[in-house]
Amino acid sequence: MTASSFTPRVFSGIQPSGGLTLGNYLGALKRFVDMQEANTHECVFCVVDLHAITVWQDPEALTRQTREIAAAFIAAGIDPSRSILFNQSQAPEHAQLGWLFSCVARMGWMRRMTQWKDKAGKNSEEASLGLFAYPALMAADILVHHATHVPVGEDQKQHLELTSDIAAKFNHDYGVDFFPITEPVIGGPAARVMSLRDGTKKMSKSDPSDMSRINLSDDADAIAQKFRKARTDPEPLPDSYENLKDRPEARNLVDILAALQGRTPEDVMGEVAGQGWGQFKPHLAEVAVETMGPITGEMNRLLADPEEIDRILGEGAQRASEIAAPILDRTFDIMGIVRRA
Ligand code: AQP
Repeated sequence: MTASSFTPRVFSGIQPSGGLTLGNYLGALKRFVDMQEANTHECVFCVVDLHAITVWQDPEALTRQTREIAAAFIAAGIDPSRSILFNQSQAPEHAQLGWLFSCVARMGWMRRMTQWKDKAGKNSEEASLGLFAYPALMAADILVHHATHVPVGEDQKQHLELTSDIAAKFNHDYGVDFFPITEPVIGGPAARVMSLRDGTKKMSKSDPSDMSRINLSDDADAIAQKFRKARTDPEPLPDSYENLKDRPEARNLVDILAALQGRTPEDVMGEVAGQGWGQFKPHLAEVAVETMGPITGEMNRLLADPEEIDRILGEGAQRASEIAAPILDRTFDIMGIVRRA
């Protein structure tokens, strides 16, 4: 079954595993807001706390980070009266469908997930079972809402392919056309924002080096300092974007500027060609501060009232369950699971 047979609905989530980075903002959050504003889809956004606990989370930090991510969604422009905003654990249908999908997904499929290999590393025997199984829960997050479109960064592409594989296997095994094959929405210059210390690694909130990323909570001085110290090669910027292809750190900074300004990197190059880093980096920092400063300010204002954030999340969870519960019920029926009369 194709996505077009279903109500157009967007689903995406962010883990409260730390504060948000510029990568999360440009690759995900900013695009969520664009999709809300396009008014073409129902939008469901989730703070995926059950994903965050696949690695150790200090309980107090998890509570704080969950509210911070919710506040960041709102500060960036997600309107909880137009979009649904909630935290995953408050809509139990996600975890329930997650279990059903871990009985559909195959071990071999999960072992191939590069994020599993990266995060578990050589220590896979010590990794949690949840870390291994989490892509099945992610498939459930999406499919329990019959979401047709999923905006994510490039790093989640493989998990979305797995989501389609799970939907297709379920539909095939039970002889139904019940779960949609969802469309990833990936692209633009910020699909993969790279670390400021290593242009071959993505910017990540759990990178041990704080200098590798811009945090949404960084002030203007910190942002300027991190860009000033960002690793680059000694050459000035070339005359075309094409000529940045073997210069990952330089290309990353141009991509970031383009994404912040909503322009193409080629267009940005027309303006900055020939510049040295002493000229380019302060300009980039200025644009980043201009864009992110108001969001950080609004996020801090919202965080002063945690009860209001909890109220918004609770209301969102109720609306999320209204969509998810009938889809889960129908899944149980299809599988022949007898439920309470
Ligand atoms: N560097 C990035 N560039 C573009 N998009 C990114 N995303 C993450 N990093 C980048 C996108 O942000 C959304 C939320 O990601 P997540 O928090 O659920 O988990 P993640 O992808 O694992 O992000 P992190 O920052 O790397 O978290 P940790 O360090 O906890 O693993 C997703 O759409 C993701 O693609």
